[in-house]
Amino acid sequence: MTDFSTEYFTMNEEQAKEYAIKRLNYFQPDAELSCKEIGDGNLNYVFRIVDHKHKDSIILKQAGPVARISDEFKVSPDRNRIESDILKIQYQYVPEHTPKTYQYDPIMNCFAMEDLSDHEIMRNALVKHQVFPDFADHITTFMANTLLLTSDVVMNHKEKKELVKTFINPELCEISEDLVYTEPFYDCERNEVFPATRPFIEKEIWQDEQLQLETAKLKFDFMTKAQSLIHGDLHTGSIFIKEDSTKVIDPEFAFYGPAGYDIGNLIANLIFAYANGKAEIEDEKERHVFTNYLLTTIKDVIDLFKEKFNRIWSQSEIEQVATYKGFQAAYLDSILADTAAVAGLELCRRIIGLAQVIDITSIEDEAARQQAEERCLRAAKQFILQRETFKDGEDFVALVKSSFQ
Ligand code: SR1
Ligand code: MG
Repeated sequence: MTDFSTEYFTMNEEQAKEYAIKRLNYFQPDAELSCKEIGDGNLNYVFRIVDHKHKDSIILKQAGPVARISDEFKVSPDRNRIESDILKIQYQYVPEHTPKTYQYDPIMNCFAMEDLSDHEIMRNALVKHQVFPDFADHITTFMANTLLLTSDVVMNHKEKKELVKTFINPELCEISEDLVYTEPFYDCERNEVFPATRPFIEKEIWQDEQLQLETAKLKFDFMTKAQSLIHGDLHTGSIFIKEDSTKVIDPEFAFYGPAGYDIGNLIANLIFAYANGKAEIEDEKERHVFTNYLLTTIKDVIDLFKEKFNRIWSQSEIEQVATYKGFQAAYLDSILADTAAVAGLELCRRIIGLAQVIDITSIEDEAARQQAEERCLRAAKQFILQRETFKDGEDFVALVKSSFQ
């Protein structure tokens, strides 16, 4: 028996239930609780605790000392503080797309948050080929607000620098520096290359010196461009969705980085869903509906982001020099170039590196998977090498279409 107040340890289901009774000021005294560990991510433990008597539930998220995906990654459980703090900031800006958090515990490195079990992880829904027509509208509200309102364009610079300090996140940044920017671009032992795709990767990725040079420049941007308080891992596995609601979860990779990192990450993962639809949907009409939905969503994500970004800019009090003629357009252009580059990097890392995505790995037919992977990698190269040329949604869609022909 423990009162959870002295020493950190990773909890099992029984202990998480006991924690809820003793430490969470949430359930009523006569609650009848059950608890299940439901985490399916790479890093943390997620407990769903249900009060059957009063039909209520809550999520308790605890950070362990190593990543679930591999104990090679030793990651401080303090990331739980970062996640709980940034969820509060995001909730302030976009409550409609952020889960509500309740209690953070710096000893047990866990926090409680709203149970979103009536939603589904978006990646799982997309591999079942479900569509969400309001998603682009929802996610661009989230991104435009969180990315612009935390930047030097709008924030008091000293307050912004305080946030930069609070969200220094060296261990999780190192994971992205390694897994996104470094390992996919050489024959690293930790990569998980699908054998049929290996010849393509060797020739088109590992032997392309221009591509390597560009990824080096981009890695240094990631490490030095403290532009916005980014989510840092905004893929479709970090989004809970249902028909009329979108909630962004899992921001433990948050830090001050390039705004385009979040947008590009999302675009790449929509392309994985597109690749899955192309490979897996046999009925031509159904395939057309699903893949067209994704192309429209990719276009809308870019165009609505631009529209909302410009609207927030025009309604905010702006840093003096940022009002100079041409600055706003140049600033947005650079976010779009970063978006394209990160879309390319994310496409490469999920196919070549560790931590792959079911959109691709669930394609059982070997030739179909190889084709899907090579198409994604072909698009990825252009996104990285030609990143300055992507100006609107149609530019992104045109590259996806031509790469999948
Ligand atoms: C060791 S963690 C592997 C990956 O899972 C997370 O979702 C991030 O994308 C990270 O790169
Ligand atoms: Mg995650």
